[in-house]
Amino acid sequence: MNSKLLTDRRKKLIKQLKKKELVIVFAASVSKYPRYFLQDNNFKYLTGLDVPDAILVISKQKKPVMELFIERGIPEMEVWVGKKMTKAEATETSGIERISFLDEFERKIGFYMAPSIKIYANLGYNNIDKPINKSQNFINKAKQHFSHIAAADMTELLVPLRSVKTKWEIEQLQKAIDVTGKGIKSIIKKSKTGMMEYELEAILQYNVTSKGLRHMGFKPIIAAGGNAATLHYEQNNSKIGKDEMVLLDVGAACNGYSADISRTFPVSGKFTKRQKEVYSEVLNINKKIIEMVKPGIGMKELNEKTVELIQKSLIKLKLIKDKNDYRKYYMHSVGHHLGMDTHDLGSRDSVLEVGNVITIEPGIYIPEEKIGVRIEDDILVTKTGYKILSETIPKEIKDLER
Ligand SMILES: [Mn+2]
Repeated sequence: MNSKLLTDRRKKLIKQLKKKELVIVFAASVSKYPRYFLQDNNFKYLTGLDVPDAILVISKQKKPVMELFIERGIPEMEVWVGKKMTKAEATETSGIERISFLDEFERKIGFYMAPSIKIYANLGYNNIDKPINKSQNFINKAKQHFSHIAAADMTELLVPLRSVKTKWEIEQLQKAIDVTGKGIKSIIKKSKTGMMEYELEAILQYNVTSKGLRHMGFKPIIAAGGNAATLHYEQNNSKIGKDEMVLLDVGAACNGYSADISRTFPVSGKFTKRQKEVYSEVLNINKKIIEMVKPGIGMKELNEKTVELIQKSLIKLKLIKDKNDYRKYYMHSVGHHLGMDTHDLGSRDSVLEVGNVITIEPGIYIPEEKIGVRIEDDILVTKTGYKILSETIPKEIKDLER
């Protein structure tokens, strides 16, 4: 990734700031058990850096000033944990000129805060029953010392940036989707009755890592038969029964951008009559809603149309008589923004604009028949309408049967 792209992102962020506003973005920490590092996406979006515990400060007084704080490398420690990133390396990747060490942060941050009236930080979502995070902790402390300062979550600054994807970002998503697609095709080919769901997960994992992508964007859902009626089934430890369908909801990540694809297929290579009936309804809705995607349409309209179509399908499938009972068999919304977060910034009632990437994922779930079908595609909003980024991943009945 070119540091010019990162500089552009920060410029756009600064443009939204008023005078005397300050942005402080904390990188994630390494979690100890299991030892694992996953960068904070706002920090990564603005710096491109995968280092833990760093802090980015952007201040808008007369002129914008930017400073990045990173860990200081201590030679005796580096023998054990490896080299820390140097100041020069941080500048090279991020394009940020002013780099300091973290042990200077507390002394320096006071100079930024004293003249500021508002701080934006990556406060994120947090429930009151969870431990407070680094950003909240910092804001609490800051308010004790500088009671005049207001605080806000920085999401509002990042929604307009992160929800409109640049060419480079679309390329990362496309690669993640293409690799995920190879994994899905391989699963459909190799799966057999009697296999464990996690064996299919292994096929996916092999395809993803051997194509050069290190991580999944989220924990794969591989659900056979009735398990598919649990929306976020992640155990993946059941045996696939005879004539069952398998629902896959999976996505590899490429440079932090996550695919999110669902496919449902019959393990025997042939749908039963009833499975085909249900599948056809969902497929039809998937296509109809995708055709509606264009700049100016609201996610809300897509959701409402989906509900209307699902109601008709459920009545046709003799599952409900009263259309208001549809929630028994369809309980989620039709899609969400997609990007660095699988459920990316951009609200469920946003109006679509060119460069948004969203999922379209209708489903019908019938636990009493051990049937769950979801068909999910990743869609780029274009000037003339849409482009299906997951187009090459089979969803037609004839392509899923063999
Ligand atoms: Mn999804």
